Amino acid sequence: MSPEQGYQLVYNFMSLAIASMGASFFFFISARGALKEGNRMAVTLSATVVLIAFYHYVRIFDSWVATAGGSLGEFNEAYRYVDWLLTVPLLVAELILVLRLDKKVESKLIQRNVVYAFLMIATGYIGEMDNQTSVVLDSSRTIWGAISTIFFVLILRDLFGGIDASFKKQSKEIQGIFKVLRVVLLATWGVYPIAYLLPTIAGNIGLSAGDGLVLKQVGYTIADILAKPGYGLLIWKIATLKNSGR
Ligand SMILES: *C/C=C(C)/C=C/C=C(C)/C=C/C1=C(C)CCCC1(C)C
Repeated sequence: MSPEQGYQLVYNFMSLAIASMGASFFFFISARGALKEGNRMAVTLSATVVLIAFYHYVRIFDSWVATAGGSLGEFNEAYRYVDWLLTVPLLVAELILVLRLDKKVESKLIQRNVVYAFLMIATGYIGEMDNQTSVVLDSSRTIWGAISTIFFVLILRDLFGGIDASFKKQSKEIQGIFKVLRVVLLATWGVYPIAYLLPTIAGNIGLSAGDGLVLKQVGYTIADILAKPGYGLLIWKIATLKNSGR
């Protein structure tokens, strides 16, 4: 694609992200009011997550617009990482909280996974700052990306394994939605490491370096829309089931 098309494509997705974050904020705020006290926390966290993301997407969008006519290298990726550093631990916490597990199990799982999430993003950021492209094996981008992936796997291990024991106590309906939620989490969160790799492997899969950068931005942005407002809707669904005593 031409540089103009690439610029425009990312521009449109970022604009959609601002709209989705803003609209879902109002939805979560009004929906939480209809829930009983004990079921509200997870939905409150969803509202917090999309509000943080709304703010950052305004900054991200501004930064993108500033690259017009210049070089994509001027885009400030740090806004995304600050956003993830705040929102990813909240998203992990919300998934555990909505199940209303035994308090001791709950706080242990939350503490551990918040730390994993933080380390996953922080180490990924170090790699992201390395703009070296087309060298898969000896670029620090790949090495830090691999370290970050270890923390990603630790989170998945807890969500797919660690939770199971206390999970059996949940109703069939909630178990069903939770299973969907986990798969959604894996499918959407899995987009990030792939998008991250695109600039590095662009040359190997027949893309130009510019296409690699554009597709990375599109991938991150679509994944954010699914992983924040989209995921928040599923969390809200579980909270409403809990609310009606199921
Ligand atoms: C709302 C934002 C979310 C849910 C962001 C999630 C981000 C990730 C799961 C990022 C993971 C990464 C790796 C597993 C390796 C490469 C570096 C990252 C940070 C892109």
